[in-house]
Amino acid sequence: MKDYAVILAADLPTPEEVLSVTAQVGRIVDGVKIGVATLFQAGTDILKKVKDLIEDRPLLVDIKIADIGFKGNDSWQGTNAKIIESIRDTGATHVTVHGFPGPVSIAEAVDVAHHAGIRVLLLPLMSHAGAALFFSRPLQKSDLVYAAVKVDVETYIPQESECTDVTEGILLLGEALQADGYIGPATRPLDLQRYRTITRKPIWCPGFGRQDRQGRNLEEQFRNWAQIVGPRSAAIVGSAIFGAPDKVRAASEIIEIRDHVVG
Ligand code: 3DU
Repeated sequence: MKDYAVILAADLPTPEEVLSVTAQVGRIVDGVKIGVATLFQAGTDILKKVKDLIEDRPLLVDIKIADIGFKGNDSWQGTNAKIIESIRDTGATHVTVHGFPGPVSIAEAVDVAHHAGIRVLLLPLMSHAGAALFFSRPLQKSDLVYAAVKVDVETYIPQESECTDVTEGILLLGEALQADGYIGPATRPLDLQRYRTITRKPIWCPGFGRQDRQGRNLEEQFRNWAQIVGPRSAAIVGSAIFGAPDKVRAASEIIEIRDHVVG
């Protein structure tokens, strides 16, 4: 995985357009993200087609899994396991998983995904306006530790680590339960700084272009992002590429901006 990777969010209205735009820019960018709408329309078969186009680049399946974990007879039998099994051997390299359903749900997702050779990116917060409403609710470390003990999920949370809200709680659970990285909001630089006080793992950041609410241009956004998150990171960029009249040019310009700001 490339440092400071640029990942195309291929949120096009039809599977044909997803494949066409991926064919045009999938080897200019460093990876591609496919979302729920495309999977509903085309089924998981589209993942293999995308993977063929992007070769060894990462393919993020952004389905924001948020269902139950359930352990029976020593194996995971919750819905999270079934969802992840449905993308096994499709070319998916990463999948997004919500942290708010708690330790059993996260543990099942991570364990099953790792057995399928897929990495888990957990969502401690989101980039859109108003996303902090629930993620910023206060959460004490003692409640987090107690909840994990109660459901018999082994979680080591370092004594010195602090937890003030749901976002930090999800980060601490992700660290304890071997998540591979996180989704972090490029629209919220202060929160990205908080992420980096808790984790050194990769942070993949959506929110460039249209979601920015601080009046920054793309170059300023990329510079802020790179300074805070460092090389083990990715920028997830959708409409700024696929919404442009010349998509190849837009993708190339974004790569140039990235190269310029990371020197
Ligand atoms: O705003 P854009 O067009 O660059 O698209 C952003 C993509 O990232 C889109 O697919 C959206 O579903 C995803 N995403 C977020 O924007 C924010 C999150 O917190 C998580 C995923």
